[in-house]
Parts: sequence; C-alpha cells; structure tokens
Amino acid sequence: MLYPRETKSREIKDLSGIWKFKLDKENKGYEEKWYLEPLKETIPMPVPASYNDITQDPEIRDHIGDVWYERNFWVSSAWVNKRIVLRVGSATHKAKVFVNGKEVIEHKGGFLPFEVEISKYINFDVENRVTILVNNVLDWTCLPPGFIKNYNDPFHPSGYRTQEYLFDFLNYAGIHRPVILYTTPKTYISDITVITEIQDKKGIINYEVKVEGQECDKKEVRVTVVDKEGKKVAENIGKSGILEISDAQFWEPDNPYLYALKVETIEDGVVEDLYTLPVGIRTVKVEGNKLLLNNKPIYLKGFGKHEDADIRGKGYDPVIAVKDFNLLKWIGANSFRTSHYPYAEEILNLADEQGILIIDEAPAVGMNFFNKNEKVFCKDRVNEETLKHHIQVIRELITRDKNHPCVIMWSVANEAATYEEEAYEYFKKVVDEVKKLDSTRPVTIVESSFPDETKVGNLVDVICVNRYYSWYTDCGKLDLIEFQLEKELKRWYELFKKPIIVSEYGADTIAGFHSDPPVMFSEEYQCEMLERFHRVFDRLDFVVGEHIWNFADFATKQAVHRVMGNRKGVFTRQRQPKAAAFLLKKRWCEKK
Ligand code: GCB
Repeated sequence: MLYPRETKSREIKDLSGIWKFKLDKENKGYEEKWYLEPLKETIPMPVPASYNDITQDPEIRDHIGDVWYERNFWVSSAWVNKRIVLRVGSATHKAKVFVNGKEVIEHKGGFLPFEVEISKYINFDVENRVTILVNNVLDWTCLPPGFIKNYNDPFHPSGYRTQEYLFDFLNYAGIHRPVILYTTPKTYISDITVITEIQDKKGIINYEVKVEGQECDKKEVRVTVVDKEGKKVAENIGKSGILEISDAQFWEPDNPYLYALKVETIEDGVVEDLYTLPVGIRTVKVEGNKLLLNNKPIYLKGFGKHEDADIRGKGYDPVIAVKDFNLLKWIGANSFRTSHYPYAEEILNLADEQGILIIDEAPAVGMNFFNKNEKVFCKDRVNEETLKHHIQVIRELITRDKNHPCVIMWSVANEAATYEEEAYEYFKKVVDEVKKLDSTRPVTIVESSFPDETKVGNLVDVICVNRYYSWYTDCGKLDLIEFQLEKELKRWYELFKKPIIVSEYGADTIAGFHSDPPVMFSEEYQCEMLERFHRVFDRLDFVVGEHIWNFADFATKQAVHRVMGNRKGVFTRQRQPKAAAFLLKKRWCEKK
C-alpha cells in the first residue's frame, strides 16, 4: 500500500479536522444501524486524536466498546473519471467504515492503515457522509492482546467489567491518524518495492512496480531516478529492473540523502499515472558481532519511544512529531524503536529525511504475565488465532514500511513469555513470514527473558534485551548494576554469538525531585543508573546499541507504581529535559 502522495495524476483531500462523535454507551449502534442516518446528539471530536482525554467525562475516557465518528464532505464532478480511495491512517483497534450509509470496509489492528475504493458510493457535487465505528476492546486474538474481566463478587455491582491488558501504556483509542480521500487514474500504480545495494561507489536500486486496473498489462512503465538537484541519474523502462547510479550518495544518519524514484505509467506516449517515491540507497547487515550500515559498523544511540502526548493521546500531531525529531537531533541520538507498535507513516517519512534509524516493531506486547504459573502460549490465550492475526499484521507492516531507508530492523514482539516451550513454534512462524517478505533486514524479538531460559534466541539476527537492574530488582542498589549486567550480557553473547542491543533500561524520575546521594525517582538516580549501564556497554564490543526507556514520560493505566503515568522519560511528557538529557547529550555527541 503506497503512502498517498500528490502528483500531477493524484489529488489528496484531507478529512482531518473536527468530526461528530457519539459514545455508544450500550454498544448497540451497529445492531440498530446508526450508520443509515446522520448521527444524533453528537459532540465535536478532533481527528486525528485519541478521544479519551478530549472531554471532562470519565465515561468517555474509560469507555469499553464502540464509539462513532461522522463527517460530511464534498466531491466535485472533476473526480468522476478517477479512482477515489478513502484511507484511514489508523483506527484503534477495530473499525467499520460506511459511506452514505453503506458499509465499505472493516479492519482489525489499531496501528496500521487501511483503504478502500469508494468511487461507486460517492455522489458528485452534493454532500456525502462518512461514518466510522471504532471499537477499543482487546481480546486474546488482538495485537496487542487483552481480555475483559467480569467481576462476580460482593465488592462490585453486578455486570461490572474492566478491560485488562498486560502492557504498560494507556489503551488510548479513536482515529489516531489522518483520514483522507485520494485519487488515482483508473489504471494505477498500486505498489512499488525497492531494494538497494552498494558496490564500491555505485548505488543499485532493484525495483518492482505493480500496476492495477483496466488493461493494466498494456501500460508501459518508466522509472526515473532524480537526485536532489533535480538531475536525472538513471532511467529504465519496465515493471521491474535494476537502476545503477555511479558515484552515488548513500543514505546514512550524517547524510540522509534521498533520491526521487519517479514511476510513470504510459500509454501511446501519454503519461497517465505518476508516483514519486523517496529512495535512500543503503544496506543493513549483521556480520559477526556487528551491525553494519553501508558495510560500516553502526552503534545505535537512542530510545524506546511512544506515540503519546498531553490531550492528543496517541493521535498523530505534526507539532509533537517535529519537536521530537528536534530533540533527538539535539541530544545526539541516531535511532529509536517504535515501541510497541507501528508508528504513523508521517513519522517514518521524517526519519527518512532526518537520518534517524528505526527498529520497526509489531504491536505484539503484553504477551507475558511475568508469572511462570500463568501460561500465555496456550489454547485460551495466545493461540492459533492470535498467530494468524500476528502474521496478518506482519504482512501489513512490511507492505507499508518496506521501502523506508530508516527502517533497519523488524521487531516482531516485545517481552513475550519466550521462556515457554510453545513460544518457539509460534515465533518461528512469525519470523519465517518476515524473512519471506523481506530478506534484507535483520529481525529481532525484544526480550525480557534471561539468556538461559529463552527459547527464541536462535531465531533472531540481533539480540535485543530490556533490563532494569537496580529498579525492578534490587531497588536502589546502583552498585549492583555493573556486576549483574556485565555477567548477563556476556552470557547472551556466549550462547548466541550475536550482536546485542540493550533495548530498554531506565528509571522512573519525577522532574524536580533531587537527592544526593541518589534515591529512586530523583533526577540524580536516573543519571547515575545510566552512567553505570554505559560503563558496561563501553567494555563489551558485541553491544551495538543503547536505547533508553523512555524518550518521554507517557500515560499508562492507573496503578500504584505509576505516578500519573510512566516517568522513565529523559524528557517530561511536555518535552522538557530532565538532568539525564544533558548527560546523554554529552555522551552521544562524543560517541561514534
Ligand atoms: C518494559 C516494557 C515497557 C515498560 C517498561 C517499564 O520492560 O517493555 O513497555 O513501560 O518496561 O517502565 O516498566
């Protein structure tokens, strides 16, 4: 699925803005066919945004089930002969879409886009109505999984239920990414795949173009590579081929050079469709205990992040997005992980442009009770149906993100119960699917298990491990960090002989809390902890990256160990630096 871009043959109409919104208190709107008529008794709701924090109403914030969004739009008759597509950047977690009262598509999975051609449902030159039913319930067949707890005890009124989940971020819901209409010609470029290679100074782009629609086989395909100065540097005719650029510029954090790949369909000498894909020529490889970018070792400096901000929740906002990239640059980071789900494509586009490397993660998180008596991989929990959905999500993720130079690794899950025997078969199938779809990028499964207990260490190319020494274990015992961490990391390497990224480490820190000597939750404690982790990393040459948990404070469900959310941010939720930010800036701006 190509990211919508305007060209001379394609137009975009952004439907973001203020929509009508209605809570479906009893979850009966679908049965009662609310979509047939304009919604009644609505309130205004911004799109994109999570709906949870927009109003003062706890019933909306904590609702379990369906909500409805609606807006009107016009389509002029200038679009009559075009293919009109409605695209939802994401709706969390399930959605059904109706155009003028007709159901046109449904989708499961809260972090990936879906689209449908709606040309035949549109009325031209009059008002049209789009209605989107969004459902936030998580069960064991979803990613991330969750479950509904029904209370049957004297302490809760009858029928009381809660949405439970095992992951550590708030289950925000709503339409989180832009909703747009876009057009293409009736016969159109439906997909492009590029794989780049480097031979000395030569850059090679292997490409494949798919054309769909009427008489698509008759169209000629012309592919041109244009450099930043607008100069044509390579050209080819054909739906697939190899483009060579002598003396190419290679994409890397210090020089995120993007060529423009212009793809055109042509009939009788007339260009009908044009799509322009930004292409960065770069390679990623694992060799011995190193991660190589363009055949040179690269050390990842950065964070686990979240899509999270005040009021907006998980809604994409260009203000937050650009601010975050500015902070990444300011602090000297070169990478982040899209913990714990695929982020908006707009974020990946920025990363391509700014030279930020990304570990792209599937929304498989919360597959662990951290209690060995509670199995996860079993008939009633993570089972065949979950696996089927996981594979579907992997397909959608790779289809969406395969062409981004910034994406250097796939993470298929975070902190699953990989110590369970059944985890091996499950993840083998998931990793096989990734390899089948993309053999050019390393794959990881982010671990909380220990090296001697994991069953999946042999499935991955890079070991990613999350560890919280002196926080969740041996609270306050900073002096144990180096002893414990070094021992563990050496064991990982001894067993698997693969490069290691410490993909999470950190301490909850309330900005403004101070203590010397450091105690937990103070800014000094966060600094001291990081420094001790770093001393170990600097001693071990198989450690190829450090991603601190987390970039910024973020919202979680309410719990006694969460002080208005998770406070492990190096920045506050409002993106102001804690003391650790200055420590990291010094380290990362110096460290190669
Ligand atoms: C983890 C999880 C992350 C949590 C973090 C924490 O291991 O991967 O989602 O937020 O720990 O702070 O507990």
